Amino acid sequence: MNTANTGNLTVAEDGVAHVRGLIGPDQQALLRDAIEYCRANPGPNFRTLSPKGKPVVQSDLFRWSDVEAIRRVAMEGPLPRLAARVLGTEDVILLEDQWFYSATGSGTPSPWHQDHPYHPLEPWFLTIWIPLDPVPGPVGIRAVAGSHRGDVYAPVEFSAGKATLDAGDIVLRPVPAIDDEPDTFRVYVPETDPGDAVLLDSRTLHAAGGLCGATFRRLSIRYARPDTRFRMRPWPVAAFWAEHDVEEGGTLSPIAFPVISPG
Ligand SMILES: O=C(O)CCC(=O)C(=O)O
Repeated sequence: MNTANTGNLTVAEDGVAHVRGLIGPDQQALLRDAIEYCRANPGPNFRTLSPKGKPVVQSDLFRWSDVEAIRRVAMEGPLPRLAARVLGTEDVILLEDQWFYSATGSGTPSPWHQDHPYHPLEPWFLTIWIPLDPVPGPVGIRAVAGSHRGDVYAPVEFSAGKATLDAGDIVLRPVPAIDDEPDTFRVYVPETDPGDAVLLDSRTLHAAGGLCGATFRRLSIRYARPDTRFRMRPWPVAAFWAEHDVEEGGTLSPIAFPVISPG
């Protein structure tokens, strides 16, 4: 594993970091196949995010439970090890896997957002984002360095179809128009190759996608600290939380959110 950090950014200081060559070509190929399998066999959290009739952008969650390649990358090898190092813990909780698929010609972006407000959890958690295809244009992940130290903004609905967020009043301020204020926001755009990883503090503002010149598959795995607790939010969170017993101060069920000891 070549885990050279590029750009000298760190999750602690900047809320975002780029690690080269975290997973090799064989595992990347297995994961591209896994995404195609999931598209053909969608799970309960599968969504088409793009508007009807447009080249598709799709996503699904929690496929570690039935797709071997996703289970292995999330639970074994360099990812949980790196997560434990960044979170500063011995064990980590596998919070969520989420893949994204953008078809050639699709133009639906993942808008600027933070991962934090979608989850009734504290403290912050870590997202490891891995491109599995060469990034087809200026559509890779980009992040506002240092934004993990700032405000938490309202969650943004990604889907043009079935919602990914629960209904309810959004009491937080909307995410600012980051692309319109280049002097205010320090936007970091890592130049990633397939198999690289971009690490994001859950409070870091980030975006991806846009007009894709070719198929673009990527995978995000989110890891939480073992001392993570539920914190009820006065705003809507990700729809899947309705399936879980969420109680103020409670802990995550290890059946649904396995604890991993990377060793
Ligand atoms: O790759 C994408 O389109 C979005 C990824 C992302 O925002 C995330 O996983 O939090």
